[in-house]
Amino acid sequence: MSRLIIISNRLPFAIEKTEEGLSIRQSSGGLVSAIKSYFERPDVQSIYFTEKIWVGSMDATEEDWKAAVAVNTLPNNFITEPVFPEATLYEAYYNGFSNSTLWPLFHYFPGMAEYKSDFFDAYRNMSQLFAEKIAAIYVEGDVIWVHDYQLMLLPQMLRERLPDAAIGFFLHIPFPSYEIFRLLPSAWKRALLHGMLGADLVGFHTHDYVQHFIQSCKMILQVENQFTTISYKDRLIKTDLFPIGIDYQKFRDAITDEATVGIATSLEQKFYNQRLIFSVDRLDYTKGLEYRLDGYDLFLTRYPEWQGKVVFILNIIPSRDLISAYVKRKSRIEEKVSAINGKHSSLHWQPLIYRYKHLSFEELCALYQTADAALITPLRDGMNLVAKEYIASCIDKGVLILSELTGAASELSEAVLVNPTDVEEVADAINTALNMHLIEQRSRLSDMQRRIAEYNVFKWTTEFLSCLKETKEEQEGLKINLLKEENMVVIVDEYSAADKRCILLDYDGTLSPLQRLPSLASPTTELIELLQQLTEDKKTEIIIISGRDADTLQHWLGAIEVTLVAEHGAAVKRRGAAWVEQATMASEWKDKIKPMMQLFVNRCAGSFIEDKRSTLAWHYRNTHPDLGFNRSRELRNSLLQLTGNTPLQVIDGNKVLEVRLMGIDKGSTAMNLVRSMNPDFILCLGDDTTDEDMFRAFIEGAHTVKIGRGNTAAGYTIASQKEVYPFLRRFVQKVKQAELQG
Ligand code: GDG
Repeated sequence: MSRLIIISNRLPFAIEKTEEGLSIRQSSGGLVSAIKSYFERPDVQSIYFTEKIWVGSMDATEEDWKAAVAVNTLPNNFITEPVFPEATLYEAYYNGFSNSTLWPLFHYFPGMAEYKSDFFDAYRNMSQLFAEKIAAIYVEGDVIWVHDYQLMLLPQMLRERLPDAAIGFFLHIPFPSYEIFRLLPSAWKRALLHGMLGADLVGFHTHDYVQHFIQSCKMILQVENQFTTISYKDRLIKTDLFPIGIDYQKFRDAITDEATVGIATSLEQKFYNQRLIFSVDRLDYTKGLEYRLDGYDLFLTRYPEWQGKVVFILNIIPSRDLISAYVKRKSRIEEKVSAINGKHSSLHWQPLIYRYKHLSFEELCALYQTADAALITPLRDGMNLVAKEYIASCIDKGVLILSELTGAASELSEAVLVNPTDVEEVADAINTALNMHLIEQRSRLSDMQRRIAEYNVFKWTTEFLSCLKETKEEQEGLKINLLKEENMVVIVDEYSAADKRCILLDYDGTLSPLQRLPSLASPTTELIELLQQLTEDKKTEIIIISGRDADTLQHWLGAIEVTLVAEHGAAVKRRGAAWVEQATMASEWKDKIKPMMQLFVNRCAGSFIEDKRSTLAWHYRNTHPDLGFNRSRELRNSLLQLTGNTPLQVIDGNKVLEVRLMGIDKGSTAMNLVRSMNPDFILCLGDDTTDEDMFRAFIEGAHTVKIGRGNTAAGYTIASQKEVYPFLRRFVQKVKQAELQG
């Protein structure tokens, strides 16, 4: 039984001072309607919470809040916990860093972003206020869900105070590509990513945003990832897409709602014999309102047959009128509206109706239901719920013209998709929409409606919260499990009792400490002796499984009675037998890949190529750490492109990128060898990402040990390579002891 704490910048209501006193007004917006819908429907909540708490800032003093609460009723399906920031702090945090830095940058308007350190300081201080508030109300077991770009630092601040809490973070706006994100000053971008990675689950609307986020984390924080799981500071963090949905049924119910039907009927009568186009947006440069108006203007010019037969209702919602860029934009839009009406209207017809005010829910739904087309063309939009609401509201007609640069476009492929800056395309799309046959309109609508009805807001919330719960469980399972004395005793005893034992050992980083140059890692006398002692007992087979080439392994270890695996499995030398090649990379592939790697050798001092029989490796251990890492990401991208649709794979190792044939990895090679031996004791030691394949293959029935920190599929971890020899010596000693006793 736990409680859910939702945190958003604002609470879902504001206080209004009227002549009658203080009243509480509900506010709207995508996030607010999503969470409110979820709270209102306990029947759809598959994860049960004993209480729901909403924490958000309040644009009023604490005294006014208390006075307002005393005379007004708050919703009873959640507890409200307001944060009361000082006005100047809030201003620099909200209008400053949130809306003058992050908002423009994340919506690909870098030219409009302001980089002021006092804005960032306020942003951090405001997050501290939130963190203190939450820490004060948190009780063990609570689930915390932080929302949106205003609070990107908060998850980490909470993590410091509440190390074990379940914390989710959802970004409602786009996460931009790395090239845009990197424009932020270094300390800020690190802080923002570090902040988000304080969460256990980081959610976005689309696959692209997830990929951009992972890419930025890798480039800036140099974290490792496996698919959508990120390893950061010994924690495992999930990131995934959760496209936000709408309360579909609410819009379907509005179709028969009396007040809505009344408004819809009067609209139909007023615009009898005319086609209606509708759009509703906040006043924001990201909404592409000027291009949209240009598109409509061109449509009226290019398709004069529609003169007198079409009306565009453009509804703009007042927003952020304290930021000067917004005020200027409003006047530019109003000038364009007048120009279009001046140019195209007749004495009996006005092609454009412009409103700058809020609509009631009934008015909004009536417009959705009546409009023959919705023209939704933002230049960027995290999702855009209006597009989904319009589709949900259509009864037997309606065409959605949608910008391909919205998150919604990746789900609503049956819309008429346009590039919002392409005025001609927008003009033609309006014509296409108005000429679209009703049968086609209905077919497209029903496909989209099915999808929106299915992945609705309840699904969105439930899937996010379930994934957070699963991530927490997975973290528990993966908690770094240090190999303790008592575990060693058990393993050594099992070894001693077994009749057929197999020990798989990685070479670099496991049997030999990592060296600046691969050639410096030749085995010491101490290692050779240890391996010889282990192999003296014929019940034990040692397999040295390495990424090294066969010649090097043969030269270094060929004289010992061990099985050698070169290049992760491309060549194998069974104990006492000759080398057998499993696969060779055709040389024409190397001819293509090597020049690309050479380019990066030239561009990254200290890096070099290792040309093995079936593998090409680019090492960057000896380079400047930042440069080497950055170059490795660039090379990786280039190699992935080059090897697409070929039987080659690109492997990210420990300070090395390797290209080799698909299907050859330590996991499958180790499994094949072990299967042919059928041992009753298996021990497997490794340090590298390529060893994880082995650990995963052996998850059942083997003792797997990772050397070094970091998330791993291995059962145990030992802190450093220095502990490997003493551990292996215990097996030798145990056998000797047993011989002496028996
Ligand atoms: C962020 C992201 C993402 C609008 N005008 C009126 C009105 N609305 C309602 C709509 C819709 C919501 O507000 C606006 O939807 P958005 O999708 O634009 O949401 P935002 O909160 O502005 O934006 C966005 C969203 O978060 C959700 O994650 O989609 O990309 O920027 O529900 O119906 N409602 C009423 N009158 C209006 O005049 N009643």
